[in-house]
Amino acid sequence: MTSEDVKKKDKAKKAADPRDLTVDVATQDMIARSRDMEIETIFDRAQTMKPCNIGVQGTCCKNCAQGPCRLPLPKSGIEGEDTRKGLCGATAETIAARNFARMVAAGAAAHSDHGRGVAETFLAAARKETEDYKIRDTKKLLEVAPDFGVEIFVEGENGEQVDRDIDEIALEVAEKALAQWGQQEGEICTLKRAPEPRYELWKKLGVVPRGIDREIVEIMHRTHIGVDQDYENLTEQCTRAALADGWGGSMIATDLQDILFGCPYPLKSSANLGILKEDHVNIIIHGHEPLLSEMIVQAAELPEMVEMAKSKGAKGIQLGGICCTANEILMRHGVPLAGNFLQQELAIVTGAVEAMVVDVQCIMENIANVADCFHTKIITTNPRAKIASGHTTHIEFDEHTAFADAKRIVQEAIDNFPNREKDVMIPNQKSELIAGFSYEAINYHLGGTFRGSYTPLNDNIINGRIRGIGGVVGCNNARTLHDDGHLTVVKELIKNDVIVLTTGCNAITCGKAGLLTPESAAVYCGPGLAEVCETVGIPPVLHMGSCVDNSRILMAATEVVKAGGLGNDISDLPAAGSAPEWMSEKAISIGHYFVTSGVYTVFGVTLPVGGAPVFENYLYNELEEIYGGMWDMVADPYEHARKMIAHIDKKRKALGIDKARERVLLDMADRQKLEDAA
Ligand code: SF4
Ligand code: MSK
Repeated sequence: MTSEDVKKKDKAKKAADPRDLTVDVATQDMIARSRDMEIETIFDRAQTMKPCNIGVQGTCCKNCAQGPCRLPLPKSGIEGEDTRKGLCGATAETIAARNFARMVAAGAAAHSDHGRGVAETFLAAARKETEDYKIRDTKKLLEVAPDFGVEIFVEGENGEQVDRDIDEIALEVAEKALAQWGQQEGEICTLKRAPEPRYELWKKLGVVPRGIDREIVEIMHRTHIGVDQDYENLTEQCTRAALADGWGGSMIATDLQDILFGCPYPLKSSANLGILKEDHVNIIIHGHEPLLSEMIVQAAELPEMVEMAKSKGAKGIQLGGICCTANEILMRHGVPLAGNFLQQELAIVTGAVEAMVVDVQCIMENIANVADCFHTKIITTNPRAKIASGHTTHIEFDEHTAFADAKRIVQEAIDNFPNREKDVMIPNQKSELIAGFSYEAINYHLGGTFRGSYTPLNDNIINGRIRGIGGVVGCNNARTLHDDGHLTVVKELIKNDVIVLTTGCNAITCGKAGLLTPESAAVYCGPGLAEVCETVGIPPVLHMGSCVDNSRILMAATEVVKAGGLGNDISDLPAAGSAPEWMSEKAISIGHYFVTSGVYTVFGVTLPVGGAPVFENYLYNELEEIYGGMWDMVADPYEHARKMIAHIDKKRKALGIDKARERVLLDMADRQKLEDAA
């Protein structure tokens, strides 16, 4: 490093007080520690490297070797005709739309390849090729089978209807599910789960996806030089691929994971780096797929493993999750959340982590460098995701030998416990939470086992106690104050009686901030939502799972439509979507399937379309005419939430239920006055 580099770094370090980088105290403490130890993290790099001004506008094209062609907006804006062109003549609109489409393709590919992996494991389980995975949730299997066109009854000897063999059903579901990826024509069968008017609209528009892989590949073809040069036509293909993700690959992943590992129901746990234990072997599980982590949970509970840990001087084994693997094993086993995306390097900085086991997605390459400063082992497990650093260990995970692989990994961690070489410093912060609100669990909580229904939720929306529904999801982004966007948006929504459904890293932020408890309703919610939460015993923010589990939000919205009284389609609902701190391409795919499912969806931080005003206007305004939902970008989190609330109010008005809310709030205020006077 030159002396100039050193000076630049020092300046950046001074410029960025940890409190200016994150609102999470545990994260602040660990950033400070990393700096004391001269360990560079993403928080430092975000100070020294600024994003490219043309890239953030979405108007840099490198789709052929004549480029990159860079088309920034002129400082004075565009007066008259926009004459900006790449070498081939591609306009700023074409370039931004192609870049956007490639993000949708990458995001849909990531979710759907995850789904494919689950479907392959499911098939192995159904064929009984593995002892380690079993069909656990037969109720859910029987519920989803008809959607795949699989019969669950057969004709008996006397012509009567009898239950079909469960193994036969599982095998046929596995084969039909896996076929959705390679299918070349027809329709992805799970699209029909959407409310009928929505499905009919997609059909009319010709955007029902034919097969998951096909729609993704077609985006890559269309965005090659000299193919699709019409931003509307490109967006139409984005819709096919995004719907193939949300209502296809992601939804099938969620279904099959539930059948293999159990459908989540509410359970207690805790969140933040304070869940690590100094006197335990700490294993962090990080990434997205539950296939391996489910096995690690089982392996770590084996008495022989606990004994082995004790023989090395530890009191036991502590598991903790980061990113969406965390959400998966939290929802089904109550394994605590260690942190979200921007905390992955910092978990290692505690000095207490024996192993960080990673699979796919959102794993920062720099964890290998940080781990190098400690005894921590980085163990990669997926053939799709290796880290080139010589300091990582690769233990390949195979569904046929899954449990044995998991035991090997846990053993590696245990063996590493005596190698701790630096002082351990674990932040005190951790919060209690309740997670595991699958849409089935919401049904149960609202209506009870025998009369499970979304009707009580609809009634409370109609009578105005609940103003509407906010789906708040997505990542952290080092370009914005860590966790602040998430918390500002969510707190503003619940303060205004909007119930929040959450997944991904937003869910982890909410857990750390204590928003996933029923008790938080009395502190943070408006009077209407607080009353509902207290009566039903639910938190105002419902943790629905990982990134692929955004499909659960789609299904919850569908159930609300079906329960009646709030219109005929998702676009009629007083609801809005949000990703306040998004950063991944997966978020763009999620955003686009929310929008084209009829949801007004606001992104924070930035959206790389600002350099193409015509395409931007198409996404932010014109899509509403077509789908009843549209994109928006509002960087300021408070304004972001206010725009969601304004949209919810617009929908309440259209449904004719705006007055009901005024009456309810008046009643409550009057009641409060009476109570105060008593
Ligand atoms: Fe430039 Fe066109 Fe090549 Fe893109 S495809 S880099 S705009 S010449
Ligand atoms: S992990 S995609 S940072 S939510 Fe799903 Fe978090 Fe975003 Fe990764």
